Amino acid sequence: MKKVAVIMGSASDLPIAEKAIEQLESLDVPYEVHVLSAHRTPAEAASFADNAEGNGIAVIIAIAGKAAHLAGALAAHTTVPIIGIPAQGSDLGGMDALLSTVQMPPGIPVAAMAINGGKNAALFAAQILSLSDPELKEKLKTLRSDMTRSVLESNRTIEEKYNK
Ligand code: RP5
Repeated sequence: MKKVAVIMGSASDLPIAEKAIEQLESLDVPYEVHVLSAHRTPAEAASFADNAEGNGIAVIIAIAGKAAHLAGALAAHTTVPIIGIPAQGSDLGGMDALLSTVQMPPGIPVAAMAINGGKNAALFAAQILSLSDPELKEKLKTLRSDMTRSVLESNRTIEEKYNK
């Protein structure tokens, strides 16, 4: 199976990356992890994206906070789909990163997740990979039905407690 790359703009973004990694591992999706910054290591970030496809990477998850240009800067160098995660860690609570990630100019798309949305980024990456991987698709469907069962169980418990 092709890999997912999880890229964070700073080591301080690691807690968000770990949410994505945990989810990828639970689905047995192969991944690699790097710290690359659009601003502090622009040449290395560009080179990573230039070579991503040739290195067997099918989806890139890019996590960045503040003036979050990482996802867009990577997207400028590859047609490998980029999933951007805006990181919360700023005085503006992540709204800065959210808008920087989501407001890409026409022609260079980035799929923007919620602020700190590591889990959904991994699931979305897995959904992309599952287009050509029936086994992964089955795992994702099982995850959905497990989720449904769990919510219905909570509903039963709460209904029994309050609806007398
Ligand atoms: C962004 O600036 C990083 O992605 C991080 O979220 C934020 C702060 O970086 P550090 O100052 O913690 O390295 O580029």
